[in-house]
Amino acid sequence: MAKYSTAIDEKWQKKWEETNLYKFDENNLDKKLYVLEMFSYPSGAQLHAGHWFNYGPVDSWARFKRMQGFNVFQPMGFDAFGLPAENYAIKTGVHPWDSTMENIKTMEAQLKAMGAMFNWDHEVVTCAPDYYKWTQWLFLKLYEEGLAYRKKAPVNWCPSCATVLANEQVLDGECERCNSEVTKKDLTQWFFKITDYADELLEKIDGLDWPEKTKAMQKHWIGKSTGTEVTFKVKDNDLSFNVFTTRVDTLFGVSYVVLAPENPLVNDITTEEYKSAVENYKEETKKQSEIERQSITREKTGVFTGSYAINPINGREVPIWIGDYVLATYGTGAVMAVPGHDERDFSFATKYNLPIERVIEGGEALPYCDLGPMINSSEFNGLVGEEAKTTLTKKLEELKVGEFKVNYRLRDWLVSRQRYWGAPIPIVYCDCCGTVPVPESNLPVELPYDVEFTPDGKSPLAKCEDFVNTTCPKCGKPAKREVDTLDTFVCSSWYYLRYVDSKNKDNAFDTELINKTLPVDKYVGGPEHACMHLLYARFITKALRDMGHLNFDEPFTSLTHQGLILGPDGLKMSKSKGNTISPNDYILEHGSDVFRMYLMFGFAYVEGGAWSDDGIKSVARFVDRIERTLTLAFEAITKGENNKTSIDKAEKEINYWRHFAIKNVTQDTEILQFNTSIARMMEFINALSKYINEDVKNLAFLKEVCLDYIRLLAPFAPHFSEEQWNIFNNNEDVTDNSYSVFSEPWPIFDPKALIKDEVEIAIQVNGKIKAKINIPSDLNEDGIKEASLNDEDVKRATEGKTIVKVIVIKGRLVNIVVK
Ligand code: ANZ
Ligand code: ZN
Repeated sequence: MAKYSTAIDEKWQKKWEETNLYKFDENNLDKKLYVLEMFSYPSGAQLHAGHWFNYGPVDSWARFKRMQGFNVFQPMGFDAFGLPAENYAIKTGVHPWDSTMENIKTMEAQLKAMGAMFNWDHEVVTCAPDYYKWTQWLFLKLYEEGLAYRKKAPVNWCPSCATVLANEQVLDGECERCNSEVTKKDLTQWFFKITDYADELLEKIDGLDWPEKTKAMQKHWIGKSTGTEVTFKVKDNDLSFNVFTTRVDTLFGVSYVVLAPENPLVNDITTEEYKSAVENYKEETKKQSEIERQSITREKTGVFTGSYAINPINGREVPIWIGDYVLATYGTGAVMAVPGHDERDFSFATKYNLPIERVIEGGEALPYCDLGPMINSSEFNGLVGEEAKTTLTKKLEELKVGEFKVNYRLRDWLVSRQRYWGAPIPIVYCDCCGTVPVPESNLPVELPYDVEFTPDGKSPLAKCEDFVNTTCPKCGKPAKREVDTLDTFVCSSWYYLRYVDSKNKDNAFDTELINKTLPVDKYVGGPEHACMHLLYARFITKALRDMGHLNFDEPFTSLTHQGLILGPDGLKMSKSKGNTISPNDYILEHGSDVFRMYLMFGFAYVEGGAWSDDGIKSVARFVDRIERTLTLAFEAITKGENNKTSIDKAEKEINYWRHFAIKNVTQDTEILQFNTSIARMMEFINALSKYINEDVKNLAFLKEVCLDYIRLLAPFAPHFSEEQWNIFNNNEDVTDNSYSVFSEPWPIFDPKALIKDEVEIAIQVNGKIKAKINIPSDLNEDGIKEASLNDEDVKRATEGKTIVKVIVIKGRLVNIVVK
């Protein structure tokens, strides 16, 4: 028998492929199970241990579900557009298409060597024209619905990547990719109107089986805030403006108002005297990032405009200031300042000597920043909290100077990029017809190959005359193409839909098929996408649903984030630190199953941890031990020696461990708790090897137990188990897919086997073990005492002494104290 190695891996990978064992059955979708791992970006040309940690254990889970009778769909593909390939091209001169395709080839080979049951016939590559054709289609559909639009706005600009970024790609003021500080630029850009779905995106989060932390992050990002918009008139003027406040109950305490420096009203209301100070301040503001401006600890600054506003509730005149702590992009870009109750307003007022007043109730001033809001003033006096807010807002509505208002932090998704390596935006600009969408029949708008793509802040496609110059699809006159490309997050916002119907030439996907195959039942990937990919995909699903292309609300019912595999030094793996683990060498040495099983046994799946060479070696020894034990068993069975037919103590014992494993492996694997599942398999093999070493064996029973062992192990060590299964069943002549252990049902646990009818207990006299006896496992305490004292050895040990106490530790030990 060949010892387990990569040769066994290759043998079965070949056979699985030849027999199309893992084909997804599209005609039998009642028990479909869509298992999805976040597809990877083909950069660096190699899969690292982190990819394996995402894909290997999930594949094991999928195999487990398959054996439970599910029709599993587990596709794989590549998120192939994006900056790294383009930057690599700039550095080395290798075209992004060439390097990407090369990388994909290498990664495919590595993924295949892993032996996962990916449905390769459904593979998608987002940079291929037959994929991005439909990304462009998606853009057109959103455009038709008014969900894709173009506007001039101050947008995030990464000077080092030389492109704009979505808000979601700016982390603490830095570019998500290169960590450069992000600046603002006024540019005309394409946006997707994700804000139309803010409410539903928020509401439906609670119903998702997702990690709580991720749900909380998404909720916070959407940032729903319920309050009131109040209209202030500008004194001596027809102008007015709104402020957004969540504390309308403090309206009587407003002592000044602050506009964002970018608020367009600022120019109209600034008086001659203050013009230069205001202009200077506006220039200064441009240098500050939004993050800085929101910092709590930073000193609040501002300048007076020379104008006054009128508080609509009491007619009081208050000065209008500008200040950078007010953001132009939130609410109305204006706030009413209540320094008596708001900390920011308080420090601002202190600095500029503005009045600080507190709202009074019953003749007493509320303390500064009191959390229990209240109100004074004639008709509102005595109202507190929500009631005060509601009553006041209703009054403002009556007076037509205010209304209830819900605000979101979420902004529309900026999708255009000034880079080459992305899907072209299917739009044409015509002098006569304006902005014209490319007709669906003309898709894809192909990305030209020969392009000068050195980044200079302008879209590389602009320099490509053949691409830019086209004719207007409406009037046929010369026109120009849009030269920006789509954010790669657009490509990945719908890939899980395309997988199902990846070969469809007429449509992005078949609606009926999609509705039966989705949502994704289990999605696994890193947590870093909480407010990007995972939010965008939810939005796109909802938008397509509303257009009638889908009938489900959420793309990913259940989500798990795998932990991070760190270098042996406990630090994040990185090439520069030289602590990366490349799977290839380990696989060559131990086989892919050992590599996979080490990842599953060595770490809690959602936690991860530091790589250890000793760890993988110990798993290799475990596989060795299984192989030796199963080989011994197989030899005994084929020789037919020492056979017996009765079931006695030894059989009961091994049957216990068998069903103990079935029960726990089933429970733990279900919740992706692989490390404890494998621990049960270790206990089970110990029991099995002990049984084999006993001379008299029930060989029929032994075979049954071995087959269950192989079935249980199959998800975790697929190649090894397939080999063993075929050895035990002598499957050489099987012509259909019943040869495979993955065509077998998952073993069923028998609760009766777990009732141990006898247990062995030790009996001590004054702390020294004097005897071991077997007693019925359900014996009560008195019975145990009696049985112990009746034992011959115990009688001898206690002869002539006084028994002071008998202590029973159930199921294990009796201690007799004598004098
Ligand atoms: C008066 C007031 C009194 C406020 C008080 C708070 C406490 P959230 O919960 O985040 O929605 N605000 C409104 N628009 C703003 C902007 N563009 N930039 C900076 N701050 C802005 O916060 C809403 C509160 O943040 C609003 O309620 C407003 O200040 C401020 F004791 O109005 B409040
Ligand atoms: Zn035209």
